[in-house]
Amino acid sequence: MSSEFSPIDKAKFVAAKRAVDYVDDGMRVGLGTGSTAAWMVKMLGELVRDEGLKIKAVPTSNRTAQLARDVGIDVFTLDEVKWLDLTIDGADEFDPDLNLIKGGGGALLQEKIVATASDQMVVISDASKSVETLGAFPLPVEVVKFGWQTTKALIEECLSNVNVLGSAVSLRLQNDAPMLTDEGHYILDLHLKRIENARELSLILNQVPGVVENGLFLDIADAIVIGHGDGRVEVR
Ligand code: ABF
Repeated sequence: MSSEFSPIDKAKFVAAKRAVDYVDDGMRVGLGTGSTAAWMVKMLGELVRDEGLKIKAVPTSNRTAQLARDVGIDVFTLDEVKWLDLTIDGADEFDPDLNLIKGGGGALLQEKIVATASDQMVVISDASKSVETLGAFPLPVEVVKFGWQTTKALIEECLSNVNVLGSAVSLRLQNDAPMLTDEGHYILDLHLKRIENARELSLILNQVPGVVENGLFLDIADAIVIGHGDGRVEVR
């Protein structure tokens, strides 16, 4: 890794590098989305090319699928593989119980399906994502396009009944237009600042008509590899 890499880049790199050790020959592996996961995909590509590593990989987004193909990894659909031995993916926030906020990259739906369909989920992250209580990062919620403004209003109404500090809800834009996920849905970002009861919130959100999934990953992660800017790595 060249010296001009920022401490954050170095932290992501060393976390990804350590996580690759979890991958054994013959595994069915879920490949996460985001810049930290991208390092992991590139490193797996090198092992496939240089050491003949054999894996069946299921990507969690179109962009991860393209990157995997570019580095020589055989890509499969989850329906072809059915179940996974391991998923390695990033996060936007993680708390001491390994509960996560994910979806900053807009891939939370496939990420949550793939992570849940895995015997083991290993999170890779730089240490800056560590929080005591989830919520500072806006919580992504994937919604269908049909009637999205009604869905947004119903979510806002729900927020008045749960223990959160903030209540603003915004439609995620990309190039001044609503961002579309790989499934053709919209993302609403909930600026909650602090989420006291994530389980309650997740259940309430997913009951709202039009909500497809939310970015709270609760009781899904089995381990986390945390990278630090000085090159240190810790595994929890
Ligand atoms: C992905 O990892 C997303 O859920 C999340 O937004 C992202 C974190 O991004 P990065 O690794 O670039 O910090 O799984």
